[in-house]
Amino acid sequence: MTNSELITRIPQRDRRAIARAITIVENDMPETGALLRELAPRLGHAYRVGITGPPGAGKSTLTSELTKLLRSKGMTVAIIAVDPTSPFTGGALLGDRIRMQEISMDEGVYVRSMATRGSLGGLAAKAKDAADILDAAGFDYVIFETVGVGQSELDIAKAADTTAVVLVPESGDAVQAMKSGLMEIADFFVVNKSDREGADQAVRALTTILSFRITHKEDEWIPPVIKTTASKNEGIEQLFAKIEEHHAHLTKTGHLISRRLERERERVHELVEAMLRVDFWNTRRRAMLETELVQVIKHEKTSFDLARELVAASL
Ligand SMILES: Nc1nc2c(ncn2[C@@H]2O[C@H](COP(=O)(O)OP(=O)(O)O)[C@@H](O)[C@H]2O)c(=O)[nH]1
Ligand SMILES: [Mg+2]
Repeated sequence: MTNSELITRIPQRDRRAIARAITIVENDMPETGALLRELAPRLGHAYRVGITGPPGAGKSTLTSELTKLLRSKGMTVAIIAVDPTSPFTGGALLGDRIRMQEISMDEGVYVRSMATRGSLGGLAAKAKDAADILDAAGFDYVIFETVGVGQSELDIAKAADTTAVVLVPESGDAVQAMKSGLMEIADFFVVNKSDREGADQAVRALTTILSFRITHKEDEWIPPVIKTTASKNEGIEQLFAKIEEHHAHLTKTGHLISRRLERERERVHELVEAMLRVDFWNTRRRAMLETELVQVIKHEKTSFDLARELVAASL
């Protein structure tokens, strides 16, 4: 498919075109820049939601139940799964796979997993670009399912407008969330598996921890804590209600724009760094480095000064 075919077909929600376009951005293929440029005028419709939390918390179950709810309200949904343990990417129980197949048969649902390919560098950025493609395709919601374990996974939260952190009742999860940085990225918390013991205690623990963080700034959003039992489809309406409340809050306060500005600011920074890195180490600079290194070894020049010279050199 040529770029112009892609650009015609993506807004028609052509699955093959969408899949191809995401592969292009995922692999940094040369068409990426032109593709995103052509799609840019179509962006801005989709609301982007992050569902993150430890493995096994019920993120995939929640995501598929939320998707069904959104579909019942007539909305279209795209899911990007960045999760090595996800049903979307395999390694799941049979029941989960059947459930996902069920929703992905639906014309109004698109499911895509993104590989971590060993290094996670740039994955957050790529997830954002993939979401842009799905936004251009006209989906009402783009949901990112990510395992919140490392910094790079946490970064993916920045690609979302609203991030829900999913935990389970077992004691210690709240403390774990605090340690792992999940607390900072949560717009609200979901205590899933609340059919198990300790759900109310977990809600109280989280609420207490959160109360210490309140700064009483004007327009402050205090992350709510809700309970769900995804496997029994309980609490999903409330999950959707919280997404909508947070969306309304962001819109009212202007924070939606500042969040999106921040997202693009980071993306531009990242791209500039990548471009500089590629352009900087040309043959002549590499040669200059090799020549001058001898002086560094002889202590006639510091590596600091050599770096400065390389940057200053117009090669
Ligand atoms: N008891 C109970 N089990 C659940 C609930 N939600 C999900 N599960 C189960 O927990 C397991 C992990 O769920 P999954 O959605 O794959 O978790 P993920 O790794 O966070 O995506 C699956 O066997 C689910 O069926 C729940 O609310 N209660
Ligand atoms: Mg999962």
